[in-house]
Amino acid sequence: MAQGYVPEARILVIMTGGTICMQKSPDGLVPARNFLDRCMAPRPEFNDGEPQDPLDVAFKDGPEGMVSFDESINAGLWLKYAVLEYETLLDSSSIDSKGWDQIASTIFRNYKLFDGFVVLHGTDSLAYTCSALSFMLQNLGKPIILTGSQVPFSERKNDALDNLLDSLDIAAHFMIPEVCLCFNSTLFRGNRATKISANAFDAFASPNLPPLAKITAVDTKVIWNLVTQPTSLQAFSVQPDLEIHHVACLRIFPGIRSKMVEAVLRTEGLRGLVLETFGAGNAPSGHDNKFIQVISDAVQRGIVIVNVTQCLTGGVSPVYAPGMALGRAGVVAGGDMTSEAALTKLAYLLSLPEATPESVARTMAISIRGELTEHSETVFSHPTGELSSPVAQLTAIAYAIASGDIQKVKDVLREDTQLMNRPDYSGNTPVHLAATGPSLAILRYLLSLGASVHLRNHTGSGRTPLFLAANAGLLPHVMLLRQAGAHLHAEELETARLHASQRPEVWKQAGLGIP
Ligand code: ASN
Repeated sequence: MAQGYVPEARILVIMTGGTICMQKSPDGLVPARNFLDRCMAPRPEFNDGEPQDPLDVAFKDGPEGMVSFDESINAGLWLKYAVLEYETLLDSSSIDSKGWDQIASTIFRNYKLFDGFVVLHGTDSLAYTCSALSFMLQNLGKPIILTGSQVPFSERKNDALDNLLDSLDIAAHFMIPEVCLCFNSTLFRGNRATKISANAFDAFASPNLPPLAKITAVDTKVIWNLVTQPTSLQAFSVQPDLEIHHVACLRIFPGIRSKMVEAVLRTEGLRGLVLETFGAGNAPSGHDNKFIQVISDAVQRGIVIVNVTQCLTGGVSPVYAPGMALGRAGVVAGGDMTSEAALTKLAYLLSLPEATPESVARTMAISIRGELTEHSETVFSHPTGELSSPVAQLTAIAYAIASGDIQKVKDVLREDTQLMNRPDYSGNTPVHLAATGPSLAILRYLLSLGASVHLRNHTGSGRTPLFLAANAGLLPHVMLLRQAGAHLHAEELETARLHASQRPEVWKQAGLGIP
């Protein structure tokens, strides 16, 4: 490995339970402990045979153990992981907001110590957990990959091995700062996925959004224009305590009585309802107009009601009279959201401190984490019909950053937005360059596009843009990067301490000396 090259990507594997770790018992399959020792450590795919080389960082929650494994073939990057196994492992059919809080808080407390996270989870409620986490993890800047399996790892023929290997590879090698579900060689946006098979390996689909990536024997193809990046210049945070116990989901069926709907809507403490309607968003009307009345009364009482379709693909749209009647009664059109996304989004929005029925209803109709299609994407086409080569583009953007030419930066990025995260030969991304460049406006522009503040270059143990800005004594750049969620890595902290006697204020703002 070349000297000075980034030595490793660090991944925290969080074991929550599910079939992937299960074993047979007289009562049926149940989660079993010691996944690392039982399943991973004995296999060469997860263990390079070297004496264990513990991660030299103290990570939170009490690790169960750690093993390093060999350089991965597709990116020339060492992948080192640690496994954290929860005390109580769940069949995922028993998870609720307490379990989601536990996962979110583990990620939050270990966020600065790892480059990505793999969450092992049962498949039954996996789409719900992915959706819930996608909302709870605010201004996320690192990949969170959830996976599980249909057959336990300990069975001879299983899907657990491939799902776990693929998830680790994606978390380590691709800057996809989203909550994703990786299953059967496919990476889905978590809040677009739904479980479509009780037993097939091909258990999940994302009916209204193409997969973010496909993994084949030769490579992993990421569809970069689908990947979302955080653009709000705020640090990562967690919203806990989703109001999941105060929302409900009701599937309409032919002949449903308005009394039944009313009984649900009169449930004590109910604050929101997801109504799974027919086709493009239609519910019974005509023979029993009481249905619309019951709905309208509930909306008046402050219950937020969201309309999603029972169909696997497509969404609700105001085409037919019954669907329009629901809209007039104050029901929010949920577009093409899955029921899982609609329910967890409703629970998330209701849990926000400033939530009102009006604000929740308004936000349910718009995309906040890519969970619904708002309008068709405009695809930029280059005037000449040609794109310049990546090397030429990187050179152009580096020059524009060095000379403080923001217009030129915008022009180059319009050709290919993904350039904002692309490293040059020494691992510097445009954010690294802008972090020490003359124009704070260019740095702000890159961050507002969603460029990552977490990528590391090939110097030392891998320097982040924040380290470079602090080292150059650029206080405004440091403050802006911190605002966008940047932090120093464990090794950078060590080096930074040696530098801190010079320009102590800059290093203090960069995160040294701040608990
Ligand atoms: N019941 C299991 C679970 O969700 C199903 C699975 O993981 N395949 O925990």
